[in-house]
Amino acid sequence: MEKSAKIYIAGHTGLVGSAILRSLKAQGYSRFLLRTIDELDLTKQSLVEGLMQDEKPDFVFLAAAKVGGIHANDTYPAEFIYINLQIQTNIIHSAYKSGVKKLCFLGSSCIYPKFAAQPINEESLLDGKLEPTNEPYAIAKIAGIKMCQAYNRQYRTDYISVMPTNLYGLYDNFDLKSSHVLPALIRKFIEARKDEAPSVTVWGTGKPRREFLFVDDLADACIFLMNNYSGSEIVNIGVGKDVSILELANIIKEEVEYKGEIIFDSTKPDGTPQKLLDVSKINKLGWTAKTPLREGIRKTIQWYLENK
Ligand code: GFB
Repeated sequence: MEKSAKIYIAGHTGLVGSAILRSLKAQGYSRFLLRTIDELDLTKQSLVEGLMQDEKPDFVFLAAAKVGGIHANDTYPAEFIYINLQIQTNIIHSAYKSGVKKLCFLGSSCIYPKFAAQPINEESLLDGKLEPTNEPYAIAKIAGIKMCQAYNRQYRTDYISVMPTNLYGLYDNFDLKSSHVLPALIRKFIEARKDEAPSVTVWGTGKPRREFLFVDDLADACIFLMNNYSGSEIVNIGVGKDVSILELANIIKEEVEYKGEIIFDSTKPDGTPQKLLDVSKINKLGWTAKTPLREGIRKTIQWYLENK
């Protein structure tokens, strides 16, 4: 991507989109096409086509999506499949019609089969049943990957699909009902310390394992791949190691200096037992994650205390 290129970041106010914008600016890019959800409803095909025809961006990061944690996915399956299919279909097709040079589509590690062999290799996609709590979201995301591959094949486009592991960091969603586990536990432990609550409730059994990638590292990886990788094969992006939810809770408890108890709410789902990514492909391409989990958690706690 030339520094003078015009870059559209769809979803630039979200966790991933805001990190990509921060990283691009830090790397000297300065021409951006940005529209908030209030300025442009990405589920309306004619509005998206109009934007792309008028603005003609050179590159697109498709980071706009309806996302959420296990409880949100389990509660709003229709919204997750409808909104994500609409957004991605409109942007991918409009990118093709307006001659976008290259597009980066964001998949997710949660769209691999529930019981994929660990660590999960890119070949495992569609190799088994999906995790029921987020199957509608996963089907939508898989459709997005297949659409990029189909356009590459028929129209010779250069649309790459990346598969990030669980993400966290600045500008995350900290709403306790719709968020992912890491931001939820940061908020829960901070509020418990402030209120001198005797315990913090963690959902499920604490046994599932999750891999956590600091979102600024993901942003660097997406920009790295846009500049160094072309092809229809998906690329995993992760740190290559995971922790149990109990271990994560104890790390956050220590960093927040909370002294109370951790109790488990087994009425809440555990979801996929483990989804550790095999990151050898992106490592071989020349990229590795650099923010250790405890450092990323510290930065996120600091940001939360200053901004929430
Ligand atoms: O992060 P999370 O909501 O999503 O849950 P997934 C991860 C694990 O943390 C589950 C447990 O076993 C949860 O039961 N957990 C414990 C909690 N306490 C909490 C809490 O207070 N809040 C939340 N949210 N979880 C998502 C997919 O699965 O992965 C999405 O549903 C998305 O589609 C995301 O792709 C990356 O990692 O289980």
